[in-house]
Amino acid sequence: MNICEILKKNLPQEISKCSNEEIYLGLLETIKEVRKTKKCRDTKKKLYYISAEFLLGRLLSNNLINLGIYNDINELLKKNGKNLSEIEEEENEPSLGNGGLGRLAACFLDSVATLGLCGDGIGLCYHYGLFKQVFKENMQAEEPNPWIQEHGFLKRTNTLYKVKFNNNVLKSRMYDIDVIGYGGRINTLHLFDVESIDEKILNDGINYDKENIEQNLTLFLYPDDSDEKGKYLRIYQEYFMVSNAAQLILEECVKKGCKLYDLHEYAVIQINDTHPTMIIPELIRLLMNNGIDIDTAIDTVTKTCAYTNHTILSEALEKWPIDYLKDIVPEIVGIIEILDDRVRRKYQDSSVYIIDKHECVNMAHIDIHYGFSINGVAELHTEILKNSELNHFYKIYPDKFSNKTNGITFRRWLYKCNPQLTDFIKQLIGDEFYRNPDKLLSLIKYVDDDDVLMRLDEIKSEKKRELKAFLKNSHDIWIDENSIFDIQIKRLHEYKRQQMNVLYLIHKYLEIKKGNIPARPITAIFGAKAAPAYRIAKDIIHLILCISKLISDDKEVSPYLKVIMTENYNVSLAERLIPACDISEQISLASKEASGTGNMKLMLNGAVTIGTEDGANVEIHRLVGDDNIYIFGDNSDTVINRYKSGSYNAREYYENNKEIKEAVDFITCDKMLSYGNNECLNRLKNELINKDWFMTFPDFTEYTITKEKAFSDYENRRKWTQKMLINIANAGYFSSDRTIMEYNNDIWKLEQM
Ligand code: 26Q
Repeated sequence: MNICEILKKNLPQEISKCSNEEIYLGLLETIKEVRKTKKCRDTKKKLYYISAEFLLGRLLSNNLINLGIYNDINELLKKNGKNLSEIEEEENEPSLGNGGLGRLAACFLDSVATLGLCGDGIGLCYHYGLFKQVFKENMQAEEPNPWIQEHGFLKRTNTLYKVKFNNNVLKSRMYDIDVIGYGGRINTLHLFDVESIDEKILNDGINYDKENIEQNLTLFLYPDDSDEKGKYLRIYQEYFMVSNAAQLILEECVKKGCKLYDLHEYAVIQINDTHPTMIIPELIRLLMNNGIDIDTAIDTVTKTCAYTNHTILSEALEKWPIDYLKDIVPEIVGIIEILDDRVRRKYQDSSVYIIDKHECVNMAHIDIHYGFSINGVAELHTEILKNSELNHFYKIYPDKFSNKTNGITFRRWLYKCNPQLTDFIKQLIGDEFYRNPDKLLSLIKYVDDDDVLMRLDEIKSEKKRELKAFLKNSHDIWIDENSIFDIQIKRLHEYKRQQMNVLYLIHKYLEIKKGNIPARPITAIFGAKAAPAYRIAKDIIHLILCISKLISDDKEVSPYLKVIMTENYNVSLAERLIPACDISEQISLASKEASGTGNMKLMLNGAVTIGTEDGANVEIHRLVGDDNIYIFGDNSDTVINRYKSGSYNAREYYENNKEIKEAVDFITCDKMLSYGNNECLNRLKNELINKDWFMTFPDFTEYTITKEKAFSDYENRRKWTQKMLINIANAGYFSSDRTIMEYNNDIWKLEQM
């Protein structure tokens, strides 16, 4: 039977008469059937990628693409007057991640399967995932985001475990999602849930009884950990995840003949940031319970575990008070104390101890001493880890450190979200780039080909029109498709400096008021969620929403400048925004963004970056050259030294720079206050003047100059399209297939099937 017949068989009536829901259900069945025909054998050694987050996004189209049946199905549906992108809307997006780290885990699973490697993901089955963002009175409010559907890709299994805490034993159940590689193998994402979960304990919004662990453990992804109860719940979540993981891993390995002392020959565990760190003491504990002596247990586990660091922001590094751990998981604390004791006997340097002088357990230190590999996620980030943040460790274990520059899966971030561009590239250079993304480089030969440049420009315009139509229909927002789409999409965080972008927009607004009309209208688009307890981040969202309204009400300015904050930015929305972007904002304070991956997605879709020398921007810059990126601002050395010397004084900049003062003062002018909340706007303004911890003022002037340069360059359409082409051609390096090959060659050493 061909694929169209299989689909027809799975529909209750003729395609043209089916509802979108009926077709969605039919496609689910079809995928299940095709999947059954793909068998894959496990290799002796297997990767376990443990992560508290997997930001999968919708799976329907992704699975169709990777099974190689997308085009046939799409044609069939079109012929019958149906639209696949409308059918996709039937699937709730599994939002099991906050941002970059979670999305990276999802891209990695795709690449591991595509490359024919045997590797599963292990995480938690959060019922409400990340909160849904809604705007009320120009502020962010949070609502639960239930995503689990009666029919979907999540499968309940019969695998049950018990997880023992100090005061109770919880039953867990494993749920699985197929990870279908592109023409490759099928792996599994295992998500664990507590059997006693109770969705009904939710009060209004995302509030619930945080002490009722039995019933709330897997309700939400990272409930805010600003208070003590939140911290407790997070420790419960983390241990629940790793206890289940350890039981699953040992069970699978023993089935394959593992004797436990040789665990590292059967399993390699990649620890995604410190959130799953307790897997180390937990495995040591279990090995010892099975009769293995402590030295062997520690040695074996050390040879099995590898750790990825995603941040150098000190506030994001996990340090748990040992008393909390004693309350929740006392059996692990005994092991952690032994591990710490061994470190203390060996090294006199207290900065590498596991338990610090405040009686807190530094989770990263467990990973570094008792894992065999530590990696950063971009060259600059890894250098900063080696030379400053983790320098004392680097001196002890130079060979454990390596860099693995992040990547993105082209299946979702090119083929799925931009079929027009994909087809055009295929026309030009064939489809080899599907398997070998470096082949994109051969696009360079078209850099002076006017027909190619024109078509590239046309595709961008088409994607801009698609976005315009989507925003009109779903958000009731109007945008001008002939304006420049300048986009900043990422979690809201002060270090990412959305506030600097807003200050620029205020500045631009004031310029237009003075009569300096831009050559072409500008549409500035933001997408960002703020952590529920992160006050300043929420104030910045408030500022963006207020400015947006103020400008659209101003008839003098609105024809030339529009500011949009999209509600509930998520993977599905990213898939629509990214292909339509002209200018990609990557403006973090140098040294603070470990890598960034949105920068890569935007580049691949022909956006030109304006950015600082931070994270993977540095590598993008090197690949595309000075003429095809807009770099500005202080570099990481300058920033690190300025922090060290403590010499930064924001108020001096505010008082001495007229443009900064004007823009900052505008935040609380009468006009703004008529749109916004006095307390929020004043708090934000004062924060900037008195602190500006992420140093927006020193970079501000260069930022405005660089933006004006980019806008004026945009008017030379031919030259701009050449920049687009050069960005696309050089994006091959950022395929997560390349990243995963590097992980495998240097760290995992799995057999490729
Ligand atoms: C820590 C303690 C308590 C509660 C929560 C957390 C926590 C939660 C999420 C700490 C960090 C995160 C997420 C971090 C993250 O997404 N980092 C991003 O990782 C990307 C993939 O490597 C990089 O590209 C980004 O630069 C980095 O910011």
